[in-house]
Amino acid sequence: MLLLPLLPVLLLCVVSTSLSKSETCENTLKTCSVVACGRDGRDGPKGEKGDPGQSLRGLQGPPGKLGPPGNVGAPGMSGPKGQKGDRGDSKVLEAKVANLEAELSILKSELEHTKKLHAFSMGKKSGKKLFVSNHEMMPFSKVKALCTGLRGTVAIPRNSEENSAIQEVAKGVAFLGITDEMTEGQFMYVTGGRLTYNNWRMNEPNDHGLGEDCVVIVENGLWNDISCLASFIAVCEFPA
Ligand code: FUC
Ligand code: CA
Ligand code: CA
Repeated sequence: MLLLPLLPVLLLCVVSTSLSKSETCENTLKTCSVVACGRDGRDGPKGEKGDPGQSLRGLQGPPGKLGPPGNVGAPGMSGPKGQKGDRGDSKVLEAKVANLEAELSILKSELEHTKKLHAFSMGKKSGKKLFVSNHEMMPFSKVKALCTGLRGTVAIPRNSEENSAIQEVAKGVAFLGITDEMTEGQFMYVTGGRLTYNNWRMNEPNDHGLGEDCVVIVENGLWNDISCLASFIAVCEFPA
């Protein structure tokens, strides 16, 4: 009797439950209870945890800190075998020194041979000085420079034999390595020391004109003092 007036409400509950599948029965019952479906039942068991929500997901956070380094890995496979190495440094150097010494020995004997051949070709006599000329005319300072550059000195006759030798080599008027530049009238060898032999022409030395401090040997082998700035044949001498 009492349920009769509630029948349309109960029917409505059944209809709305079948129409909305998304609504749980519990909710439906709750809704119904509000509408007065009947008295509240006891709470049911707690449901399983639901899936995470979709629409209100937060933004992705920044990357985390770098983790600690990993352990050292196992050694790799050994590489291919290398080429054969050189001999030790000292052995290489010893071989090079031995080669250089052998070459030096050959060069020394070649030089000795060349020197002998050259001396012979220049008419060098054993135990005698060698006098050489290119027959060029130049002032005395140039003759000195030329001869010292050739590791020789200006020709100096120390006796009549050397005087003749210089005369033959020069084939003209040539400077001798004798001057009185230091002290007028006192003729000296350019290599040092006072004259020990002379072959002055008659009335020479006369320090003619503005002065004459150098010496030339003329065609007949006699000597004349002359200006050092005038040009005459260069004759150099090399030791006996
Ligand atoms: C003689 C020489 C001089 C110069 C002059 C022309 O007096 O003594 O050195 O050669 O001649
Ligand atoms: Ca003089
Ligand atoms: Ca003179």
